[in-house]
Amino acid sequence: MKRPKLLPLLILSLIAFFSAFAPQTTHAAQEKTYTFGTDVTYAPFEFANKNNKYIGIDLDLINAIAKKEGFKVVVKPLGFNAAVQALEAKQIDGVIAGMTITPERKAKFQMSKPYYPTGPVAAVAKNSKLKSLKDLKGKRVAIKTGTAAADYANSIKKKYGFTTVTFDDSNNMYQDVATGNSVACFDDQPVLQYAIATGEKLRILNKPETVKYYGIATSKSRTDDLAAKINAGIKAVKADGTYDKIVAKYLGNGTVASQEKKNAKVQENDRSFFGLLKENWGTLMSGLGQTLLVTLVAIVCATLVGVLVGLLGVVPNKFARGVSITFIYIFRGLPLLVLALFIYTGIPSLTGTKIPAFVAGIITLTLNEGAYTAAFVKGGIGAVNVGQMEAARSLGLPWGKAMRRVILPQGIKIMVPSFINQFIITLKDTSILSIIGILELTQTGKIIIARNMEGFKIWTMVALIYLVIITVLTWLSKYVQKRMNA
Ligand code: ASN
Repeated sequence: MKRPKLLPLLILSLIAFFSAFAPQTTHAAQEKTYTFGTDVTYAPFEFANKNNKYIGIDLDLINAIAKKEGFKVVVKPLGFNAAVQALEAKQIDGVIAGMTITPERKAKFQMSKPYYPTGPVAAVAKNSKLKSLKDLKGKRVAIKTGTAAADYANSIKKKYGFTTVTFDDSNNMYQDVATGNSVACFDDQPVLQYAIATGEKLRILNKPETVKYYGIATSKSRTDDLAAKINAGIKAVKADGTYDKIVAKYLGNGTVASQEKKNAKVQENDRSFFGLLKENWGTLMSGLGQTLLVTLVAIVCATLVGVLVGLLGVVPNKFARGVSITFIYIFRGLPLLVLALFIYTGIPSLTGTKIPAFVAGIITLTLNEGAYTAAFVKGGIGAVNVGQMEAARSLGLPWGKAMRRVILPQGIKIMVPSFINQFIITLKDTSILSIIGILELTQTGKIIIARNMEGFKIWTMVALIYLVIITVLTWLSKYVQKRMNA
C-alpha cells in the first residue's frame, strides 16, 4: 500500500495553525482591548440581567467611552475587592465598579474624572425600630470588604459603639440585615436606594455626610494614554447626551415608582425550582463546562507533577528526596485559597507580568493536588514490602528496573483508590477558584443569586450538579479500577 504523503500534510497543518495566531492586519485587530474589573453585583451600576448578561450604568458607560475613543473592552465581574487587588497586581487594566474617588485611592491609582454622585449611608431592615446612627450602639453592623462605605463605618464605629462583620458583596450584606443577623449595613446611597426600590426590604437610616463621586481607576504606572482616553471619553459622552441617556435607561425618571413597576415585572417570572432551573440552565451549564475543563487540565498536570515528585521521594538520592519532601511540605501546607491569591495577585504585583486567571488556577491546583498526589505515590511505593526490592536486587535487577517491574505494578494498585479520591477533591477544589474570577460553577451560582436572591434554590441546583458529576466520576473510576484488577 502506498504510504500517505505525510510531510505536505504536516506542513499545511502547521501553516494553518500558525496563521490562526499570526497578527491580523485588519483595522479591527489594531484596536487595543483593555480588561476592566467590576463588582459582582452593584445595581444599577453593574448586575446580571435575566439572561445573566452583565448590564448597568458602568457597563454602558465604559462601552460608550471605548466606542468614542477607539478601543475595546472586556469587563470581568470579579467582585469589588478582588478587582481592586487585581488592578494593584496589574492583572487588569482598570476598575469600573461604582468606585468612590477618595484621597487614598487617588494616591494609589489614577482616578478618572468624577461621573456619578454618591456617599455612604446606613440601612436597616424595613420593619426595624432603629431611628438613627446612635441606635446602633452595642449592635452588629455589616460592611463590605475594601469599600469606601466600610471605611466610613470603621471611622465612626467608636463614636457610635457598634461592631462590624465583613462580607465580600453587597447582596450578602443585605441578606445579613434582612435575616436579622446584623441590624444595619453600610453601603452607597444610590445603590441602596435602587435596591430598596427594586424590592429589598431595607430602609435608609441617615443622609451622607459629604457628597463624593464615582470614578474609573487605572494603574498609575501606565505609560500609555488609557487614563487620558477615559477622561476624554467621559467628557465626550457627558457633552453629547449619551451619558444622560445611559442613566435614564436604568433609573427612568429616577422615581421609586418607576422602579417598582419594573420590579413587578420581574416578579412575574416563574420563581419555582424548575422555573428557575430552566431560566438559568444555560448559564449553569457553561459554569459546569468551565469547572470540568479546569478539573481535567488540573488532574492531568497534577498527576504528572505528583508522580514525578513522588518518585523523587523514593530514589536513592538525598537531594532528590529533599526536593520531594520540601515540595510536599510547602504545597500541602498552604491553604488553596492563599495559594490561588498568591499566584494570581501576589506574584504579578512583584514581577509586573500578567497571569491569566485560568492559568493561575491551573498552577494553583497543580501544585496543591500535585503535592497530595506525590505524598500518596511515595507512600504507595513505600507500602510495598521492602523484601520485594531486596529480592529483586539480589536477583541481579538494577534499582530502576526493579522499581519499574516489581515495585511499581504493586504500588500502583495500592494507589488507585487514592488517585480516585484526589480526582474528586480536585473537582471540588475548583470552586475555590471563583475567588480569582474564573467563571466556574460556584462563581456562576454566586452571580445568579446576586441577581435573583434565590439562595436556597440556586445553591441546591449547584450542589446537585456537583453531586451528579462526582457520582459519574466515581463510577468511571471504579470501572477503570475493576478493569485494572481483572
Ligand atoms: N462603592 C464602593 C466603593 O467605592 C465600591 C463597590 O462596592 N462596588 O468603595
